[in-house]
Amino acid sequence: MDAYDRITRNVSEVVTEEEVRALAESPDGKRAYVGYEPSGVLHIGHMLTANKLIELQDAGFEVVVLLADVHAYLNGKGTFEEIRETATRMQEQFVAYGLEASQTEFVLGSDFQLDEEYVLDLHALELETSLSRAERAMAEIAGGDTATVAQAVYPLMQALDIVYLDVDLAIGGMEQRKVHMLARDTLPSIDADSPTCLHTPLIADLTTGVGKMSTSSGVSISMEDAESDIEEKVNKAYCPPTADPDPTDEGEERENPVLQIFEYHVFPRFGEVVVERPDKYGGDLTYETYQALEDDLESGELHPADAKGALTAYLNALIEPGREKIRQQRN
Ligand code: NAL
Repeated sequence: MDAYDRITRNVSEVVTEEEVRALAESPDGKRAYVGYEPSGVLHIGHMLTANKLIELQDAGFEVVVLLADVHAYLNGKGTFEEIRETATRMQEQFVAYGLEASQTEFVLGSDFQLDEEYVLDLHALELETSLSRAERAMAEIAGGDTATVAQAVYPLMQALDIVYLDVDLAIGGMEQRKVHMLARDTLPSIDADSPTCLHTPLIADLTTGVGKMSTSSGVSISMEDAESDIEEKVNKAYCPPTADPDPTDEGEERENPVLQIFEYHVFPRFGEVVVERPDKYGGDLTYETYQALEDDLESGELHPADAKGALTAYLNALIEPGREKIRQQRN
């Protein structure tokens, strides 16, 4: 695999291919970043973009993690003091999960977002942006169904952060894509470059395979989960023997979340997967690629129950260091 293929592995969208190819050719000294609204506990959505950051570190990029405390505040996630405190805990969980501490710059949003120059640049972007565009950019990110003025300011700050953190490559889940498109369109108005972006896929709701997995609605997996919690959630997960399930009776698209988690979490971090089975059921199966596992599930060689057993074990191993960190933080 060449550098471009490695950098874009498992991403849903590359903006633009030409720009990412140029970065892949000379990654040294280039900065890639993700911003997160601080929450007390990492969950499987944070971990998906974190996987990409780890791969980018391996490829030679400098990695910046923005702990977006002001953004969380604007999005109604609590008092400023509460959010600040969770930001520190979240940083430690990222390192426990596998981000190389010595190669990662953690930045708190409020450390630069209240500077005079920043605020004036923000107002310049406000002049350039219609309320309806800001609202559309936030539709997949905002909690609650009434858009506030705070939520309209939010995407403009996210755009500006890309400039102030001197970022070459912005990473985010697909729910961030409209904010990034807004940034690409409006930043030139303040003489800044349009950012290059990579968007990671969204994992479907675990129990239905419809829509996206979310901590606020439905079942998610987090570092707070004990192995028994993971087992229970995975056992109830939707897992037909195909990566391309039929839509629901109401016509909603469905995905296979069990396969998605193998593809986007397990294979990128573990490289290969061993499914343990008693000899009377054919013995252990070893997969070196995600595709081989998907093919076996589809052909019936791999039973969904065995796939779920293996997924539970690997997910548990994945979150164990972070879970230990949370235990220490609470003591
Ligand atoms: C991501 C978030 C907040 C601010 C950012 C600034 C620059 C780049 C990325 C950023 C959080 C993100 C979320 N919008 O939904 O968690």
